[in-house]
Amino acid sequence: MSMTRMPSDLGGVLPELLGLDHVGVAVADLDAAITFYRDLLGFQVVHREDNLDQQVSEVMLSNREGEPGSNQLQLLLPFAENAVLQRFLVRRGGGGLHHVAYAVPDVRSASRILRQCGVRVLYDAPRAGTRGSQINFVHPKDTGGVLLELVERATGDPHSGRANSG
Ligand code: CMX
Ligand code: CO
Repeated sequence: MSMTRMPSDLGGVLPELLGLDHVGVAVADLDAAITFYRDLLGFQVVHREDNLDQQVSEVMLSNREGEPGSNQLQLLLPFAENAVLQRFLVRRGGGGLHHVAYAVPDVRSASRILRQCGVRVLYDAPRAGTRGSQINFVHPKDTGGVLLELVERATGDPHSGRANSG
């Protein structure tokens, strides 16, 4: 695996990783993707949002919303002016796995720790993510090729239970 450094070289462990929050998939056609995951896999749409900061329309799907062990899938349709994601779509032939998101209790402290360990955390301060969450990212070149999102879910969010445990 081609990581910049192996974890043993980085000398740190991220405390309180709550688990996977969602998997992000970039798509060129939201409706077609929703139909696929709903009709074939039984996922349900649980949230829709235009994130103006990230320049995406997004749809969150879940297999068993709010239940222990449920999984979330985030479909992302880039705005026309989102050059980076448009480039990604072209490169992946119209869509593909874009990022894996992990839930943390405190995205600022998680970002600080990871940065101190030498990986490129993209934003100096967390930005607005889905459903009022706070997010940051680790560059895919420092993770072995997968864009990594950190998510601190909003307090009071009915969906903000611990990741993967309800
Ligand atoms: N996963 C893996 N690799 C990726 C990637 C991704 N999502 N996006 C780009 N890359 C790779 C490219 O393949 C390319 O690799 P090579 O140099 O080997 O060809 C390299 O990174 C550079 O590609 P690029 O098109 O020039 O991409 P940029 O460097 O301009 O942007 C990144 C990459 C990670 C900085 C940018 O995608 C970013 O800022 N991401 C964070 C924001 C985001 O993704 N928002 C959407 C999701 C919002 C949400 O989840 O709520
Ligand atoms: Co995401």
